[in-house]
Amino acid sequence: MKELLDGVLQGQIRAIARLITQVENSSAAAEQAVQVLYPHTGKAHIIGITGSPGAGKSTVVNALVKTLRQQDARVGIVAVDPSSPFTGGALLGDRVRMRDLSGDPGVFIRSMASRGSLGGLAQATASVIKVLDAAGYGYILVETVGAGQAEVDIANAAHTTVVVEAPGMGDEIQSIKAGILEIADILVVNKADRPGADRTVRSLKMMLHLGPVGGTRKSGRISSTNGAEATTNGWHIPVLETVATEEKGMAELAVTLGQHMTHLRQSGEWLLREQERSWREMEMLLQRRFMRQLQAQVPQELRERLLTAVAEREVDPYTAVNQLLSKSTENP
Ligand SMILES: Nc1nc2c(ncn2[C@@H]2O[C@H](COP(=O)(O)OP(=O)(O)OP(=O)(O)O)[C@@H](O)[C@H]2O)c(=O)[nH]1
Ligand SMILES: [Mg+2]
Repeated sequence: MKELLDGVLQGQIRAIARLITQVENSSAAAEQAVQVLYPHTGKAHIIGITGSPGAGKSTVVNALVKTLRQQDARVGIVAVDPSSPFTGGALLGDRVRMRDLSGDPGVFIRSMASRGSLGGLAQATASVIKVLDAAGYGYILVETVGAGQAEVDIANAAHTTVVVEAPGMGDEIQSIKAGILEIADILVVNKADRPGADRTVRSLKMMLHLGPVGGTRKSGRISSTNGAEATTNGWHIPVLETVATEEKGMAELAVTLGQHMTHLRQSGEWLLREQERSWREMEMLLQRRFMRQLQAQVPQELRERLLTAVAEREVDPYTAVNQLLSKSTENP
């Protein structure tokens, strides 16, 4: 393990790939790795890329990476597919689109699929991001497929969340339904070569103008003053147009990402987001740890007896939990 971690800190591709596999497969390995690597993290700009299926996220990532590479930055890419239990399918398509990046030693690509629970995936993704950060990748792009909680989890892991949309019937509406507009720091209308792009841009701008959509993810983060554009702590969410297949609009996207980073740093929002992110991560760890302790301390027989009692309405769930807790503190 020590050798592997040294290799990672030196940026050795093979060591990185091997450590990521270990971290994905074992929480003990993840713990060991994070304990050593953590002091070397915190340098990367972590960027979440999300949006409706087929909007062009992977193509945007592909084109954006080429632009970032021209500036000599090393880039890590994590493609997360919470809907698929296998590494394959949709991700295979992503790999094909990212083929022209794979020969580049300054780019590291990793696909991750669901391993049972969303929580497990979020946890594994957070560890993989740390490995890449410690290995010296200046940008880490995290693409998520799917809708709902997964995007929110990824947004929590990122400093900057880019929501990619494409022109077409009801796309905007879909994003609202999926609740992904409210996590956007930057909106990208991709496929601007298609008809209707202007209309999509206009309606997105209008929605931003109307203020927070569907509630707020992080308390106090998104605010709207007197019908002015939605801002997060003074940041005006920009709406950019791109044609990812032709690498159009990528320079502007790269510049905007830099501006958002500067904004986060100058407003103090950076620290705030780091704290929120750390807390969420610690919360996940606490829950896991606590459940494991509880399971170890409460006799199986008592658990089953209580479950039966709850099912037969002899004991209510609250009282059952109280009993479990008192049992676990009784003999620590
Ligand atoms: N016309 C046009 N097509 C595009 C553009 N960007 C991507 N596409 C095409 O749109 C399709 C979907 O692109 P992807 O990059 O796979 O989209 P995605 O959002 O990653 O898709 P999922 O990961 O499956 O949700 C592909 O056939 C792309 O070639 C664009 O700017 N213009
Ligand atoms: Mg994709």
